[in-house]
Amino acid sequence: MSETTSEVLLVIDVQRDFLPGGSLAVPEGDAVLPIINRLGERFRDVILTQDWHPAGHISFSSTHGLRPFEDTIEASYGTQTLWPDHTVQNSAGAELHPSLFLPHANLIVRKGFRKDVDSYSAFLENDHKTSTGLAGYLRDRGLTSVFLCGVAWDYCVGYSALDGVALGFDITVIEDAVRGIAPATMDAMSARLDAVGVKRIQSAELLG
Ligand code: VGL
Ligand code: ZN
Repeated sequence: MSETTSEVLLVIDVQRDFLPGGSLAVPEGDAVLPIINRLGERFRDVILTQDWHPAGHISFSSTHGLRPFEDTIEASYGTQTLWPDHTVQNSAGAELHPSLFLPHANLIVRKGFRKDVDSYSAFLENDHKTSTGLAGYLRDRGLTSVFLCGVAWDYCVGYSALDGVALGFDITVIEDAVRGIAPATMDAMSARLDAVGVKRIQSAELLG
């Protein structure tokens, strides 16, 4: 990477459950693994997130006896999409994917660990108020330029980018190092990110 030390690679939710074979597998999610491993070598600072839900989490369709992907509920903080059970705390599916190799990663941010609130974003829970602490960590360490990769583009990557911009960080999404859940939500998220000035690059621009 460049001589500046203000850059950080933020790797979103590269966990067993979100990659093929997992309970909420993102199509082609495993394609990001070799790219992210190479990117990691180019960043001094690497931070990971880990979706980390208690059993019976508000975002699980099974908690409500409803259908995953189809049904929603009205939570105190707004409409919540419902998902298959995923990334349950301490389960195998919640583990970082074993093919992810980022030995020098500084920090793992766990999110969505409260039963009644989901957290797509690495910065703020879905109530859009409760901080995960990541913004404070980045500011304390002078890390202002955040390069995003991982899954899912239309949820946790996208909402992290939106909140990151709103919190004053310089945000770039590494497009070939992300994958999303569904085309419609991916298109919608792309438009929202363009509207707030999130930058997009290909990994080759960093890897040379
Ligand atoms: C995610 C849905 C539910 C994600 C997490 O990582 O994008 N999506 N929980
Ligand atoms: Zn989740």
